Amino acid sequence: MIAFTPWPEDDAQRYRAAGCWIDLPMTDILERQCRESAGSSADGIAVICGERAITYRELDAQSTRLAAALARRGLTKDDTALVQLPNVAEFYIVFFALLKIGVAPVNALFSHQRLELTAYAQQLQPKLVIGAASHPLFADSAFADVLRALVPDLAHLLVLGAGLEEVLAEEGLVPAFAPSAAGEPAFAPSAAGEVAFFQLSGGSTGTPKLIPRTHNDYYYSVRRSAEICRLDRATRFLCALPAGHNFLLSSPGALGVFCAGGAVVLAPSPEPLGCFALIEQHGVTMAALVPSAVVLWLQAAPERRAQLASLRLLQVGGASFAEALARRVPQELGCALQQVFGMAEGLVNYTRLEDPEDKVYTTQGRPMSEFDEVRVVDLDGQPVADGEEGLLTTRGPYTFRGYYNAPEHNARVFDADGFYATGDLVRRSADGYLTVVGRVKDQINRGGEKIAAEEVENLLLRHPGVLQAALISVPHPLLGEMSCACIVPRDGEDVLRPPLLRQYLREQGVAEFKLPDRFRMLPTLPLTAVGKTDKVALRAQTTIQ
Ligand code: AMP
Ligand code: DBH
Repeated sequence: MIAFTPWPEDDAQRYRAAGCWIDLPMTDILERQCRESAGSSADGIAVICGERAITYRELDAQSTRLAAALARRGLTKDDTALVQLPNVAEFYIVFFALLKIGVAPVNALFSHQRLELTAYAQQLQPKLVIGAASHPLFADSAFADVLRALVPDLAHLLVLGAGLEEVLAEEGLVPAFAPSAAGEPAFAPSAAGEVAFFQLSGGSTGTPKLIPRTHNDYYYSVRRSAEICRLDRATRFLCALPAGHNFLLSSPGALGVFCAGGAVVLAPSPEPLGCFALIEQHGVTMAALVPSAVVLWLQAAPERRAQLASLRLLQVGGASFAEALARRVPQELGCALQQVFGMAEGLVNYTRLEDPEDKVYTTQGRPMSEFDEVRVVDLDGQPVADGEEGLLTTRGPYTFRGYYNAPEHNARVFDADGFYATGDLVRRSADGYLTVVGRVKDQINRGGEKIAAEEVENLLLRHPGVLQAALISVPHPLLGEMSCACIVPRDGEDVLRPPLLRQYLREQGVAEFKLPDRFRMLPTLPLTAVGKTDKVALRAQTTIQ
């Protein structure tokens, strides 16, 4: 079994008794669709990717074939995998194939580079790596050597555009759920109470953290999300943010759409002209965006409103969405708005489709499940009154109980009752709606992309000319926030130029979105009473034109 922190037994029993946990692996999502269409000629489309339309039966068959091909190569239950694919149909084929053989993947974002991928590989020691030749890291074999040096057990590296296709096309003798006469290895998903895959945390520490998600907890969050968003066979969902992101995978995301028998339309990015064309071409009914992308859609919409005729619902989440923008969505895009406030660690809040306008425009919704427990507390952990600002802590049937292999960090972010401190500052209304007002975690939310300040500071500190470094957020009109690195140079270092520092970071292999947008050179950093860098003061004295 892959190690993870389990829920206490009495909670687990409660979640089972209430029907949250149904003890089925997430492969059930596809099996159910295939069962329901068995005997009929109806085979709905599951994924639209460029010119390809892949039906549920094809998605099931292709993922089974890949599962068999991987099992034949010796991959088996409790192995792990590192996967980095762009928004293509293979993302879902690979995801389900790995679930079918009980191999738990982590889906790195396509924007991740060497540093992020090696950090995940080091933690997981995956037997399998799947990448894409369209990513610079997998364009040649240099990175493979880096990975092999870090992961002695790495047995298979499959690259889309350079070999994965052949494996996908490999003729399986039989889908080998049981050992076959021909000697095909057997395979089966991991138990429903065990780890299905790893989600990525936005992080606030030096090393990226992995979040074990079990079949039971994730499947519940997906089913409940699909219900809240009233998905059905007619749903056509545009996935224009990274497919592996928790929002796009589970809130309700592609998995929610698959539960309902609808179709996922893949877009390479949220860029409006491409997305509008896909919406028109495929009759997209629903999309999910971060606020900065909504701004671009609002700018592009006036001349192209007709292309959006089929769009019924726009979900917005990942970062704070200004009320003034929220109010423009129905008028200018011609669809309903739903705010989504979620996290890869678990808890997801939705405004409901039937909510009054005021709630939809001014709050980030309420927890999806009646079994979500939320405590808004002060710095001493004492509950604050409704309407007061406080720290959001939570536990529930789909909120994790511990990061992978991170006992010290876990001890800091979970309290004695198992409540997870999200690091978000919220206000809760008497009827349970949350409004996000800020955060206490040391993170920058750059248009929905999360940057752990400490991770970038550590990289900057490796530079011989940098004495001290503090990464802070500064306002940005489109992204909401951008990052500013405040640097104290070493004595005599008057040649620390921002482009050189940026290049230095890039050479260390960090994702582009983590490179500081601005640099400030300072003689000293302000300190708090206990001698830590005073980021509040630093932000207050940093104005960026
Ligand atoms: P991650 O750790 O990458 O899963 O990011 C989760 C974090 O994104 C949350 O803890 C919030 O800080 C932020 N977030 C997500 N959705 C929203 C939203 N609708 N409004 C404000 N912040 C959000
Ligand atoms: O930002 C997030 O991580 C997020 C936003 C909306 C998320 O994980 C989710 C919905 O599930």
